[in-house]
Amino acid sequence: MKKDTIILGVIGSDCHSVGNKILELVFSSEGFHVVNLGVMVSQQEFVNAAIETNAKAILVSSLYGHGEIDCQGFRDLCIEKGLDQIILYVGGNLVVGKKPFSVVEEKFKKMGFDRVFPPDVDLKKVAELLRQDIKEKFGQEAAAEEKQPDASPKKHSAAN
Ligand code: B12
Repeated sequence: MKKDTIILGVIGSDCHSVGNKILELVFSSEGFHVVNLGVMVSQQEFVNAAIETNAKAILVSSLYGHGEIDCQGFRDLCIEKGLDQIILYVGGNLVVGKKPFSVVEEKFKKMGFDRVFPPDVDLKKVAELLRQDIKEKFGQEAAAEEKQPDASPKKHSAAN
């Protein structure tokens, strides 16, 4: 079965690299094809990678407190570059200091992110949500992709 490609990276000038490595390990083991751009990734780099790999989702991390500035206009850029359907998740320490998560979530959803996660989220549950979201958004296409590269050995009755 073809794996769905997802893009990972830490946005802006943020160099926190540990969580990014953990996300790569978890989502790879959950069956996704992970393209990890690492740290200090610009919006344009995320979008270019998603276009090049035909990704279904971009998972943005932000840890250093400047997430709100770095993520501004992300959805608009995706639409401008033709990624109308791409799923956008964001997670980490998204704002400076302690704000109720509901406030942070609302802020990032208004920016166009489909889901917003706090740092202590269970990543296996996120993977489950991502599978659901991909099915909902790309259902038919995904089903077609699954059918197309049918690798199951065909019986060649005459030749063999
Ligand atoms: C180690 C560390 C550093 C190291 C980073 C080294 C490295 N190579 O990674 C150094 C010393 C370089 C550093 C620098 C800075 N840091 Co620092 N750092 C930390 C620290 C102590 C640990 C981070 C870490 O590795 N955590 C472990 C990993 C596993 O957890 P994680 O990163 O949170 O990632 C998980 C989750 O967030 C979640 N997640 C992350 N992204 C996403 C995305 C999605 C879609 C989902 C679902 C989940 C998800 O899943 C990840 C895996 O479990 C934290 C404090 C803390 N306890 O978190 C501060 C912390 C992140 N740093 C902080 C700050 C302020 C800075 C500096 C700005 C300090 C300064 N004035 O210079 C700089 C920024 C430098 C830069 N340009 O990025 C603040 C951020 C505050 C905020 N957001 O309000 C923190 C929270 C400390 C604090 N309490 O003030 N830091």
